[in-house]
Amino acid sequence: MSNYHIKNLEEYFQVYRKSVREPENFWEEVAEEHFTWRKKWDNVLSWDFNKPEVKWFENAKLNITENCIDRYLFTNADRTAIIWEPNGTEEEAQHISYKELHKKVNKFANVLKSKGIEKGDRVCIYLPMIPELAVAMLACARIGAIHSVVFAGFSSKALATRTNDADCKMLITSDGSYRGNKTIDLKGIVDKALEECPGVESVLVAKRINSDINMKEGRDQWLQPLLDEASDQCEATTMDAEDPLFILYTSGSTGKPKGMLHTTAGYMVYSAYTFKNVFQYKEGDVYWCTADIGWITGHSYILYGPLANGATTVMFEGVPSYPDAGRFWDVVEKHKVNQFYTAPTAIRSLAKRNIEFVEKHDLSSLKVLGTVGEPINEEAWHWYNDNVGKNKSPIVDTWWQTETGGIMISPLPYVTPVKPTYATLPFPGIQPAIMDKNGEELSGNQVDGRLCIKYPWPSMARTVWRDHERYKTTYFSTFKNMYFTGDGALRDEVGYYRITGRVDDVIIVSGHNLGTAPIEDAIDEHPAVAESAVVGFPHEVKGNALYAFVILKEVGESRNHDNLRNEIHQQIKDKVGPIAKPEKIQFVAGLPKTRSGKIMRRILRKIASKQTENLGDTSTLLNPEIVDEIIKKAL
Ligand code: 6R9
Repeated sequence: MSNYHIKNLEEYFQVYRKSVREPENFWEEVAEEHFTWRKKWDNVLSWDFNKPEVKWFENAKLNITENCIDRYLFTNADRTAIIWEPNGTEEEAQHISYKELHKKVNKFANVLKSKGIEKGDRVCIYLPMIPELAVAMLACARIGAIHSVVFAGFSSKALATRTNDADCKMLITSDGSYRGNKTIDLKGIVDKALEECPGVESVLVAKRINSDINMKEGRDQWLQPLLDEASDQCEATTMDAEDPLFILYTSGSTGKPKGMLHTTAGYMVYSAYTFKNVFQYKEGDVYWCTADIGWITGHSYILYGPLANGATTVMFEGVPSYPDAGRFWDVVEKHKVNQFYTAPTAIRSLAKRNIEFVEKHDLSSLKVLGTVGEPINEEAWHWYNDNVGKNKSPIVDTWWQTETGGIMISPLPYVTPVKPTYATLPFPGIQPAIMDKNGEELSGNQVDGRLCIKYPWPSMARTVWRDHERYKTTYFSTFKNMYFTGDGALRDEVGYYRITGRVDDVIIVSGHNLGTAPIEDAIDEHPAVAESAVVGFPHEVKGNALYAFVILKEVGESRNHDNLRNEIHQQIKDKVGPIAKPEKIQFVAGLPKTRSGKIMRRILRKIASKQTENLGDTSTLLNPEIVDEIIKKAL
């Protein structure tokens, strides 16, 4: 039996059992079966969660771009690797074959070399969702440079902090970017950031919007003329399995972002293996993940995972609402997308719009739907299932993190029976544990607590860039000998997992441990409610009480707020229990969100407890203006 592609539930259980009983044999077989190595490993795994130190496939030699590109040149050179769908519908999509991608990456890699970039150097990439972004990342990987992609919606301040933290020698950007009907002056943001980044020696600029920009002599150069002149042959550098592949920043509970470091072989094996199984990708399928490559979801499941499987992956430059709220479904129809992967926040915003935006498109190509990024509430799950999947495409609710590199808990479509809002079962090789507050593992089913992972997996981040101590304290110090995820989870009567939200969201009300997700679910099911967020605040009697921030759909806005509050209370009482009744319900126009769509509860908690003088860094919010508005009307 092949370990690489799991086709039914019985096989899943067999493979899973093997992955726990003989993890090293299991991963060795996966790695041997499906990848190209210049030299095989001497040792599959060595680990110590106390140091912490984890090494996979020690002393193996490889280059990830040979696995993502070169090996397909013999068999499938003309197959489309990337379909690029531009922001505007008037511009044509591009189809980049494996052969063309090979040339583009080699040329770009030669340009990097000509600018003095060497193995181990850090290159910051601050680009919109244009093909150059994918090519730049692969070009770094080809020569062993470490890419640090910064989402091109971040401010100059956020860009400068990340560029300096990783000590980047070079920055790759574009003149500007398109986002719906707006253009953004990216190069202006870069210029401002670089005033604070003395270490950056050169800047390469891709042309996207043909704007008039400032080019600094001796530092800035247009990319295209350099590419035109470069050779399209570039030997891939031999990398060690544990050589760094990239740094990607994730925000922590404190202001300073953490540069999570991922290494080469383990990341490649795990992102490819999970892609194949979570999306049940078959040769010839067209796969689309709507994330931005600036997030881990884009790294693992737009770029590396799909390409390492020889897949066709869609890269979308635009936004779901432009030119109208049917754009996602228009793209699905146009490119006959088979697997579609998006975030609950996008689903909720589209569910608020007229259903005709969905219904007028032919979505019959879809076979698998996915979600990622936050707990999906029941109402959004059903909307997605009924209207997009037409009750025939399984939804994979995939739980994972920047730190985990790949999907950890998820159904496999057509294999694992799904259950709304449940991430269901761990992926082979993943050993979850649910811990109580005293640090004891809870055995058996029908338990809830803090989610940990008790055994290493190949794509785990190896450290926080230049701050190993922070890596240790954040992930390996709360529970002995465990990786602590920071999330709460429950395991139901059949062993399915549901993620209940960040543990800092767990609120203890009168001694009851309440996760925010089920309460928000109950609120969201009220027909007038579009979205909600529940946080705790100190209460004299109960210890903590609940404060709900609720966005109404247009239809609900004109309704009497007191009546609505009563109805919402009733709904919570019925669905969760009277203990979960919020002390306060504030109707708001929006919720503070990160650029990847996660609600910034830290801010809501401060508002709820009336500590608004010191809100911390709000510059990475998508909608900072909403904060003042909420404060003004706080109860
Ligand atoms: C991939 C990604 C990680 C945090 C994670 C959790 C939340 C992600 C989820 C989910 C419930 C899911 N999260 N997927 N919660 N159900 N399917 O999002 O990485 O940006 O690092 O965020 O997102 O709280 O700990 P990242």
